[in-house]
Amino acid sequence: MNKEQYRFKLKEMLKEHEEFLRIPNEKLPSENNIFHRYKNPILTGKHAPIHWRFDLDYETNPNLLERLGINTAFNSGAIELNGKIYLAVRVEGYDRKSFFAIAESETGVDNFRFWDFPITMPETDNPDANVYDMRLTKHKDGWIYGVFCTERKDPDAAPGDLSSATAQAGIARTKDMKTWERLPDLKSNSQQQRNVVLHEEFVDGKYAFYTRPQDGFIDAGKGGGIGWALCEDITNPEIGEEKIIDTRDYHTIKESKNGQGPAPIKTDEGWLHIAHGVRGCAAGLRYVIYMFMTDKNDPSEMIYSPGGFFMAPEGEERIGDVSNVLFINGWVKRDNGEVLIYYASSDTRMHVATSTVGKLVDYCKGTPSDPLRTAACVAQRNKMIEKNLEILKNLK
Ligand code: M1P
Repeated sequence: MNKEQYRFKLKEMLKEHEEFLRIPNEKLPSENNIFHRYKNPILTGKHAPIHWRFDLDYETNPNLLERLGINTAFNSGAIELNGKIYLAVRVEGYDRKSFFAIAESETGVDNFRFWDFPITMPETDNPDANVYDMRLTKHKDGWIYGVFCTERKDPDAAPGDLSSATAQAGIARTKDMKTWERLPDLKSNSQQQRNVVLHEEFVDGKYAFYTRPQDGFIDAGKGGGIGWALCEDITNPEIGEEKIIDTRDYHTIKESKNGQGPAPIKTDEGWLHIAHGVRGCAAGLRYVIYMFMTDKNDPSEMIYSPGGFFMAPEGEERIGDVSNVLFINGWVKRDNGEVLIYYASSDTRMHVATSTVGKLVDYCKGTPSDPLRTAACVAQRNKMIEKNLEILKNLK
């Protein structure tokens, strides 16, 4: 390529990318009257700016080759600021490392654009090997917190074991989403922590965390469940005993493990939670999204626990780098009661679904909990069928 051809090619690539970013999304009809899915993923690796991937200097890259590829864009924290939606996206390069980058959108359902630079996340004295799955919390103390997983090689791994890792909760805070102050990692009694989330309000004058105590990096072991613990000082974050709010249970969608999604939404009837549940099957682990509600005055007290999943992978959502996974760490409640549910599929791409606080509360209150036995499940369904058949008779 000569310089002229190079400039032409680059302009063409930028134009094509711009056209791709402008594709409008389409709300799909709801199949359950609870939420609407959207036709297109809202973010993928393809949404990454051209200037993140290619060296655009003719002198150093005369063939305009991709130098630093972007693999995926998934598991994103979410926040609304001045009417715009900002996602703190888990972006993964071809080198398997994740990093955080902000993507913003006016509509919240399409035209998401990454900012020019990814987030420069300061490290602690113990550098992170990998960081991911940030939950954003607009806390009553005035800061926006990002709590995320920091992963490091297990210092006790046997020689030759290059897979054992430790996961802990990294904490950073910001006022503008651009400059981040890194705080020390959360200290807890658990060997591993992932899916840690900061509650937005003080409880008894303290910070409150949702946790996921776990024995191993992958396996919950004797641990697991969504935990809850208070913390005196966020600049020296330490928690004691973790109360388990939501257990993992035999033969449920959260048999292997579960984890809090984003911080819960406050409603008149209690705190609305969304989470992921994991079970094993012949194909490996299956990740689905479920919901529950806790008491308005005590966010650690379960009040409604609808049985089964709220969302499970469908269609192309089923396939990706880690297939059969839906994961959530971001949602936004708008002033008009609309809820934008930001979920990721198969560790590959981001999607949005929309609902309302009213419908989600109704879903939690009205959906019966899992009775844990086939006979009891059939009895539960038969009760509804019996009533429905009477109603249907009168409809004729
Ligand atoms: O690969 C599926 C998910 O696995 C982990 O979730 P959990 O901690 O519940 O096992 C996380 O690494 C998450 O990022 C990933 O999507």
